[in-house]
Amino acid sequence: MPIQKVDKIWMNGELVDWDDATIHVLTHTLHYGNGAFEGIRAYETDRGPAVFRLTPHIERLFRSAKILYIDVPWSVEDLVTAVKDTVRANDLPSCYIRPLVYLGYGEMGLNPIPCQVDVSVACWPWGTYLGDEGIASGVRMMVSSWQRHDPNSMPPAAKGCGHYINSQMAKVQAINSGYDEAILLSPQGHVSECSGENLFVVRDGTIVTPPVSAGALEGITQDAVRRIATDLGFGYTEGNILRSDLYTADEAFLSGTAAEVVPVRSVDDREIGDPGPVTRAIQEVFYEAVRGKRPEYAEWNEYVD
Ligand code: PPE
Repeated sequence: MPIQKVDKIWMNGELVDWDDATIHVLTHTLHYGNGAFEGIRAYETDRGPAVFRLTPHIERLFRSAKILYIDVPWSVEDLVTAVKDTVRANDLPSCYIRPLVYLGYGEMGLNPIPCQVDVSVACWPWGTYLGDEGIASGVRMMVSSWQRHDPNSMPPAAKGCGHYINSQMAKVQAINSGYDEAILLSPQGHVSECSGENLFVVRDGTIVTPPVSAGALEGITQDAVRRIATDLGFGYTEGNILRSDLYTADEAFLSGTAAEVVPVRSVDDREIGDPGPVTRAIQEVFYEAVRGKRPEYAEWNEYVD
């Protein structure tokens, strides 16, 4: 989906014009992939744009950077403010927000430590990631032949730029094979997650999602699903899932910032069927919560003004 241009991008403390937010071709991260990013959404509410769980996203960005030996030259509060300033400057009722910590121009070679650390925050309007039809009726998934990376080679707890080569391999394979999205297994053979979403299966009213140790990112939407599911009285647990558990699930769904909460229609051509009652109930509360319509989750709405 083409990026829709807006007015301003925050770069190293300044709001610059969209067309001026450029970098040198010898930028370190462009060559070696070491950097960290976040994907965040701001939703339209009666009180103006509310950034969904902004502070936890920025905190995760700092954890990612720490894992990757990157020292971010700003505080969490600074970058929370930077995101709000960027959304406000672009006057968008809702948008996707992409903070990026990258190693800039000035050094070459594999040691990242001498590199200058640059930070940018961009936002733009971005519709549904897996399609409106996907949110309504579910997506068709395949288990990829590409494995999720091992925690001792590319730590999945870090949302590192280069980590996403793995996701891209799986995504392209899935699309070329006629599916909407890929599910990756860990090197130990457990279900890990999707190319850019956490995965859940429902069996007898209990929701199960793979742990970080199976290669899953600690999703912020996943954590919101945990709260909603628990509040609705569903069982919820983190645990290992086998490929066959996907085929025999009563329901399955994905969660992620870009994708939001999306039902799974089938896995490897085994029909799971129409979105079931657990998925529907969670979706409904989630979409009300992000739009500021659920006082019990008010702390999730971080307003821009
Ligand atoms: N797993 C992966 C691998 C992942 O990339 C994401 C977010 C998640 C789980 C869900 O995490 P959270 O957004 O905190 O609930 N993926 C981001 C990037 C997707 C992209 O295509 O780019 C996102 O959804 O913004």
